[in-house]
Amino acid sequence: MEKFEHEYGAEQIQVLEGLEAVRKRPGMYIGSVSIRGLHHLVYEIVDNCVDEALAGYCTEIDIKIEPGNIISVQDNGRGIPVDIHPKTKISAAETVYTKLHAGGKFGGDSGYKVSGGLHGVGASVVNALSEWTEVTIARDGGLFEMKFNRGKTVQPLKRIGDSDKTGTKVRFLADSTIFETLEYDYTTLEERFREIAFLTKGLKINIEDLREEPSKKAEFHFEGGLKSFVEYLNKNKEKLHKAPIYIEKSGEVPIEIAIQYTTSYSENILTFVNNINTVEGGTHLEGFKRALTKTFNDYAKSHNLLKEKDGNLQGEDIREGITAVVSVKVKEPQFEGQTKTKLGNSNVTGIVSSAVSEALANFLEENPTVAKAILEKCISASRAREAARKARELVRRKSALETSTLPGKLADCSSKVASECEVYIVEGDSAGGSAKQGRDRRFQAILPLWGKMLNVEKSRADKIYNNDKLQPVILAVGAGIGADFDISKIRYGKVIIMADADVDGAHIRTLLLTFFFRYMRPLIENGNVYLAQPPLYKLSKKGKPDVYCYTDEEMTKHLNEMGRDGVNIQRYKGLGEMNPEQLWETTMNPEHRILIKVKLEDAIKADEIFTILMGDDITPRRKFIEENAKYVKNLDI
Ligand code: 28G
Repeated sequence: MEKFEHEYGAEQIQVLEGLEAVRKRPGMYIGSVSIRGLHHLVYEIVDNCVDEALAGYCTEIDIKIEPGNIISVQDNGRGIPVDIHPKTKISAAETVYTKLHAGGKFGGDSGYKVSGGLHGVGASVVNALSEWTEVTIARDGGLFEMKFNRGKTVQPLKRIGDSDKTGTKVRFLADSTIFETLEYDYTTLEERFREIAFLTKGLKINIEDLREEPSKKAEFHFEGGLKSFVEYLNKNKEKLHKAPIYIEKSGEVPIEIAIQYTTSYSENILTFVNNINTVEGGTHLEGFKRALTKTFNDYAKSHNLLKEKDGNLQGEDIREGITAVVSVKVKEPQFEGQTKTKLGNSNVTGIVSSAVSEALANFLEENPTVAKAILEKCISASRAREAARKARELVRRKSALETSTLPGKLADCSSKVASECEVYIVEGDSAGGSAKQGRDRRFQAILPLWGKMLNVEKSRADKIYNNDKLQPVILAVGAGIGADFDISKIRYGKVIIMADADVDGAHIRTLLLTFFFRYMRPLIENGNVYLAQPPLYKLSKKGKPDVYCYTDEEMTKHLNEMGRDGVNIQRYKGLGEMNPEQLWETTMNPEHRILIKVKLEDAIKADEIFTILMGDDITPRRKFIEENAKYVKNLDI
């Protein structure tokens, strides 16, 4: 049955159609034709170099973004084989670049590529979606070259000279009739290549952006592999022990893991399958967590570190302050979940769990000081969790006694259809008053906040439940907090932070965002959090309608248009300076307002920013603010 499907399934028909299928439905092969899909092209080619590195033959990769958005990738591997295939009568190299069956989503037997051995996968897709591609191969004493236009061979592989080296070089220009943009984002590429370098111990990756002078460049080479990755993630955090715990095991499912605890209260575990970031976790993460919980509890018990009254340590206690990277290689990965980034292979749980249990137990026996430091933190996390539970109970009981569970200060809207409702979290009493008067009460609710906001980065959960500034926010959103957070219960489709455009406003905004990030992350991931954008200026002139400007550039533009003379410029310092009508017109009316949707696509970056901005360590904060001075001034975060 299985075989039958493979030979005659719809997938195979597409394969027979050749690269035309890729051009017809590019999204099926690279996800989308947005900038994401564009970057995907580069990743597909670089992945082939990484495969050659994993095979043990390539030590260095050079990636260049040339002027005109031409991508050039070079490796020092064996070079793609150049011999003529007896059946197709074309070279192996040309086959790799023109035949879809060499890989792609519908090829092979895995449904998707597996790094480590499946060379050439994706190259034909890149070729199909490029205006032109040229491949140069050094191998067998010769230098060979082939060229393509939109996937069609315009120059079959031919020998153009001699070479005593080996390797492959690919240059391509993505097809502007397919992609929305050809403008690569250097930072995105740089970050992905740093990640690949961490994940591939010893491999040197160089990237250079030649589109502007002077060029931007970076070189990544980590002999420490995931150890270096964890050190990088923790660079601004206070560590509980010096060297990361490192676990490496070969076998059916090769495993590499590094762990380092910090004094923070958050949990930061990144997981990868075949170098792909499995954002939604899966069986490898389950196995890892299971082993952590079991091994630390076993150790605590056998070394009498747990008091009777403490009971067992829960998984979340043991993960407080942990930074870990888990990387596994799986031959036929099954990816599940909304974004297909959740590993489904059930055998992986047990394999990871037993490998980690064994290695970690050994590590703890050999490093009793580290073991003790970590366990002390776990035990105090466990006590704090118990305190938080009691505090939560109290909140629940209190709200059960009151007629409504909504905070007193909340001016709710009349609609109860969450998707059309919005809550404005407003800083300050007077602005809160204006917002209440100015709003459209059918769908807009106002929650005023005042006083000093708690910094959640420096507090444990029990303090957060009990905090009188955050409790109203938790109750208004109505979906719980932390592990209990249930996005299906949110009472508003939009949670809008409205604060002044000054330093204090920026601070409140950052504190609230940190809170949402740490305790209601799905709210951010789901795109429910927004920042209101009040105007910076009002321009008025006799006989003309007032003009509100949201940036300095806009102000200059309108000022010129209005002919400068007789124009009165009012600079708004705070929301409180606007009357209810003005606040409605400029900042709350869906027809005119500007809302910034908060997106934290890159959790690594967000974690880093929050640690820097909210943590104890002053030096990186000062450095960050200096480096981002302009950005911070205008956008705050
Ligand atoms: C620079 C940009 C992208 C690559 C290789 C090396 C080999 C290879 C690539 O083989 C065909 C199919 C299965 C063996 C393998 C060379 C074995 C021996 C290779 C790249 C042949 C693909 N010698 N380097 N493909 N396989 N670099 N860089 O694409 O049977 S692709």
